[in-house]
Amino acid sequence: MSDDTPHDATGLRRRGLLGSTATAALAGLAAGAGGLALGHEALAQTRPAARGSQGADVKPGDLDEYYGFSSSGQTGEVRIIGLPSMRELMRIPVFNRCSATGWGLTNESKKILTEGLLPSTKEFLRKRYGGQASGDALDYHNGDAHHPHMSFTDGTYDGRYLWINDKANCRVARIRCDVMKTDRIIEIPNASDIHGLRPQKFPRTGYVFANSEHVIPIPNDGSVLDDPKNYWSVFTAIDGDRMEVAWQVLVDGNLDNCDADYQGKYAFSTCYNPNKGVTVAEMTDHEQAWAVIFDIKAIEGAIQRSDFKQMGGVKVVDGRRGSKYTRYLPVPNSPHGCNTAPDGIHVVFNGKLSPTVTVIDVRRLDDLFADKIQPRGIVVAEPELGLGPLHTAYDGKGNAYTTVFIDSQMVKWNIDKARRAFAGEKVDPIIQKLDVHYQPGHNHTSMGETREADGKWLVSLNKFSKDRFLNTGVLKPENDQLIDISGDQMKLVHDGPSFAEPHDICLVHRSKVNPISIWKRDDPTWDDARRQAAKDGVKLEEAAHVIRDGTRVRVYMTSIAPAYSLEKFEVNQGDEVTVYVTNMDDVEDLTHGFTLVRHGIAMEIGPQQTASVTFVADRPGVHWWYCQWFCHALHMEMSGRMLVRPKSA
Ligand code: CUK
Ligand code: CUA
Repeated sequence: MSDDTPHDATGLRRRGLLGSTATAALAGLAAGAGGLALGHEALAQTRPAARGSQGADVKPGDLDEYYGFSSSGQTGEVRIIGLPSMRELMRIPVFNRCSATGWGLTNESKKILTEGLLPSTKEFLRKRYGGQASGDALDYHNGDAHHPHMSFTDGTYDGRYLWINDKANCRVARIRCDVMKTDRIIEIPNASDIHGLRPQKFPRTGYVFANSEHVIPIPNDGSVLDDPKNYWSVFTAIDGDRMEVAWQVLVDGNLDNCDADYQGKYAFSTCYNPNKGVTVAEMTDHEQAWAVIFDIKAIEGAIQRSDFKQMGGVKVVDGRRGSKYTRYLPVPNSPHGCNTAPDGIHVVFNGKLSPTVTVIDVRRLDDLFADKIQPRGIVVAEPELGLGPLHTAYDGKGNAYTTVFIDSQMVKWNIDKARRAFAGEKVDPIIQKLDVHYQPGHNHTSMGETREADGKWLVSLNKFSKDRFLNTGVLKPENDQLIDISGDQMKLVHDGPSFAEPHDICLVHRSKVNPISIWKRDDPTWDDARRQAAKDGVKLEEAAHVIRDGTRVRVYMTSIAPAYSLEKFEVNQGDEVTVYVTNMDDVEDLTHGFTLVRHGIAMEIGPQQTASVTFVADRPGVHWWYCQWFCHALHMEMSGRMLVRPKSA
């Protein structure tokens, strides 16, 4: 090692590092981060993946054509899948806790997880975790994420946001698609559980519509107990830009799934349990339930004219049967999925306990609300498809694809033929039934919930995989199957196991999404950290500071591979310590971490990101922290020490 080797910002001799300390292979890996970025760009230009062909085979280094944003059910996160390869590309923590990224541990994520909770929930959680230090999160620790959907402009995806519901704890989250991170979570008042969720498609999102499923007393204050006739559900319109409830509509029965039209006038929800049963027997003891249609403009008018009640802190319009703001369309039995077709004309309500789906024509809705026709007058088809129709997707060529749960099949049918059959013509709307494996729930076509449905791929999210994979013990994966729908007949081309329990996926062409690879330093995510640093006279980007403020200690450091700007810091036992790490590496894919041993602390710090974590230093001794994200040949050496001085007796 020669002494004229230039020093980099970390104070390490780069040539020494590359020349002797590390092996050649590791050095290549460490130095390669920048070069890799270029390599990807070049690859994207020269090898356009499966574009234009219907091969599902994506060669090593080739890129997929579609993003699949997959819910994860009770895992509580969102997963990014590449299509057609079906490779899982990334996970976005949302309602869950994440050991890798520190979601639920960092101050930035805790703020997002807690600030949108209802005051009553905050109070409840404070008591539940009572007396804990201010650094501990007071939030729900689980979620049940069902319906991820992207923001729209003019009827197609615009790449701004994804929204997803949490059925378990009544929340709706928003994910920023520029960084693919959750940026806001709100809890919905007056709801029992938030299930169906869809963004407004036109003119833009706009509203995000969310359904409360189980009926409950409103207000749910304990004054109404076993009197289900006084139980209701609410349809919620969230302002997707501000992430606040704009208004709610009080509804009869359990709301299930929902969708919006392509005109910006109406929204739709399937609605089961019309008799407000509270047991399975009661809930299914009926021949007919409803699809509820919401007149958006009329409801907005009601809000303006103050025709609402303030309940749970939000404006609630009465949309129960007989209301001028809603219509209740009788449909057979217990409908489930609710899917607007890309033609902008048809909406399909999937029968679930009825073998039929009910198709309406939205051009008749003005007449319906003007009471010129009866509710059933908007129905233009009701084909019988098989046992257990749950969800329907579209190819943009006039065909629909419906999952039938009990039959374990995907049914391809033609909307026009179904209309003609309904009108009395002797024509079979069913084109093909394809076995899927097994028990499909949601399905989704490429760009299929937009007016740009392209009819290339269909994904069937099957609830059971049974014998399709190596036996994984008592808990089996689900099976996400890829089906080629570019030809006349559906062709099954791929089985993809997935962990509990994705319900829904939205398939977005890659041209709609353009995430950045390096955080911008002025990102609002760490505004609080920036403000605190300014008060402490510290610049996050140049930080190597320990600020003592009574028993609060703020530790500021940067990370540049392979070192932190602080090698150690000292605190007293019982101090409340906040560590801020700013990753000053400006290189794509160069993420660092901060894991503090025996403290239950780990966080991701992406390139140019600031992340912080607060904890009580209650364990005297020397505690190493280390970088848990492989970043450099000297990644293992990237570490430091916290010294905790024992409380003097
Ligand atoms: S629901 Cu799960 S299969 Cu929550 Cu969209 Cu239909
Ligand atoms: Cu920094 Cu590993």
